[in-house]
Amino acid sequence: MQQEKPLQTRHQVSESEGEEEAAKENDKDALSELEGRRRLQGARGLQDDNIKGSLGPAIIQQHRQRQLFSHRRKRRRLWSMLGVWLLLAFGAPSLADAFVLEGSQTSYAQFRKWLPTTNSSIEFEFLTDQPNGILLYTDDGGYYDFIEVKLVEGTVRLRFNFDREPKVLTVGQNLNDGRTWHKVIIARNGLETALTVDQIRATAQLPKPKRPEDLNFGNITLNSYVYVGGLPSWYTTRLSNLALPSVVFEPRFQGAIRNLVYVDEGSEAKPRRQEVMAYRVRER
Ligand SMILES: [Ca+2]
Repeated sequence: MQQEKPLQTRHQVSESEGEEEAAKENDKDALSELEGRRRLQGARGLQDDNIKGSLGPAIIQQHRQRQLFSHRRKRRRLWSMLGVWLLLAFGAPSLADAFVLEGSQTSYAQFRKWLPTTNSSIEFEFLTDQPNGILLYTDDGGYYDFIEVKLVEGTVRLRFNFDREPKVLTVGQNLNDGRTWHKVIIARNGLETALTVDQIRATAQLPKPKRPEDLNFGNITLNSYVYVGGLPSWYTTRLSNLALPSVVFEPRFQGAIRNLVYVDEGSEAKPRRQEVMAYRVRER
């Protein structure tokens, strides 16, 4: 999978950089040991040369040098161990439980339909080094209601429509750092919709609807699946099936996604982690 390459390569690069650093440190250690031994041998030579002469000062010097090298070795080993520990603790991001999208014209992941009530949410985490790409999309099958989450110049932009009046919320910056997982939560609470990215929150209020049912998000029969990272390419020939047709022309997301969780009508108000239904990462 091409997509996995950049992330995994970076993963590997930083790991191998770490290993190189550690190897360099080990080399330095080995070098300093060799150097130390050579110097000690030199000192011993000096000692041998001076056996007949002033043996006392040479032995003291040798002892001091041994102490010095031993101290330096210990210090270097400590730094080297600290480096490895820091790399393990704060180094390359983990891709456990994540799936990777290559960002090609056909890559996407499909999840079960999300049927939000006016007290529901959808959340996920992403990791990328690309500033733009469609993160998530779902709609009512081509009528009015939709949710589009997009990364725009390193910022999360949510566009949504629950009652014929589209709204936009934007949160975050420089989210395409390629090293950190960023968490996106979209939560509905009555007339309020909130977008939270890494605990920074923005909200939008809907006007009171003419009919309470207008606040519904489509229905379970007609709604599209939830698409992450892009949409299936057959949508390009059936734009009328989309409430926001422009979504198929958006750049696809290149990066990793994990922990897609819904609270909706089907989850009885309990957050439920979703499994991928279909997943396409490359041209065929
Ligand atoms: Ca609606």
